[in-house]
Amino acid sequence: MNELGRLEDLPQNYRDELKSLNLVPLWPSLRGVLPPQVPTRQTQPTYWAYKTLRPLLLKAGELTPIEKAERRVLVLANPGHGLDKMQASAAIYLGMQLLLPGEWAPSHRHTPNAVRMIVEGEGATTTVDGEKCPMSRGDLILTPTGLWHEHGHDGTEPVVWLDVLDLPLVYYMEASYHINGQRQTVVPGRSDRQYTRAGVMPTYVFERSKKAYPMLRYAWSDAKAALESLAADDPSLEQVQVTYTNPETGGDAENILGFYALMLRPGQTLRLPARSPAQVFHVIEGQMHAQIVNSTFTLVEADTCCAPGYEAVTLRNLKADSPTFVFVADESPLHRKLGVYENWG
Ligand code: GTQ
Repeated sequence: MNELGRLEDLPQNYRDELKSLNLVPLWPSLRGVLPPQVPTRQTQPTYWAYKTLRPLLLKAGELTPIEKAERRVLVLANPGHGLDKMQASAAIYLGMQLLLPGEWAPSHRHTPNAVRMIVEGEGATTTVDGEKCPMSRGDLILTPTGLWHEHGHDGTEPVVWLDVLDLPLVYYMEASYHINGQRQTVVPGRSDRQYTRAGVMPTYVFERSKKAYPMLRYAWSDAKAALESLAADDPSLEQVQVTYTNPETGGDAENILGFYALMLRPGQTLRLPARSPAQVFHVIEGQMHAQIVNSTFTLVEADTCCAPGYEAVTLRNLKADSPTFVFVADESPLHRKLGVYENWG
């Protein structure tokens, strides 16, 4: 490939004139924005141990009252993007949120989509669009774009969950904002009870649900049972994985990020192909090695790591006698919608 002209090759008075007119020559920057063969990724393989993060999160509970925080969160920031950017990848934001007994994180709604993956503790609830969702370990709760949500806690121990948002993308689009609201009125009905089994859905007088997001809570007990059933159904199935979907449309649960639960069989080593979206892995139960580019992370329960796009990832279950269960988030829905999704194998 031939070398392109540099900015320094141009006379200073020409550069100055361009600059004064808000004009920029493309050729010195062309290779930067369109690198050969492989995209430039700022997303670095990064690992966050829950054991080291947890005491600092509890300390935040002492240092900062909920009224001064609104959302008491330590952000899992990827150093490749710069910590102040608060992003795990180009489109993914991760945060560990703490709610102490009796606390209330007030109602608001915003343009970014969020989900919560419950890490620890019992007794907290998130009310989304009037639906009061219990939070238990491994549950996935959606707070899609525009829906009111607030968090409360009637239990006796701290509750911690992992927030996954598409905030970096929505912010980049200059479309990120929030609105504060009143405490919601809880309405009867729970989506996790309405959509209990695949293929059997509530009949809304022979029409589909009018709700864009009909299912807001996905109980871990159901997702885990689905994985175990899938694994037992076909012992030769390599990738024992389920996708969190919108049960009315069969599409992804949210528009931008994809969410999955993965079961590594006892002792299994699973190679995930190099695909364009970046990914996040969070261990719900078990232990694994995650080999990402030149890093190998050892993840125990509640640990989290991320992988840049266009790289294969190898996961190895460190449990010889039991499965390891992993929550996965990725940028696949975004890449597919934009037409840039690729699988390099
Ligand atoms: O719980 O609503 O981690 O609005 C970041 C922004 C959590 C939340 C975050 C939020 C929330």
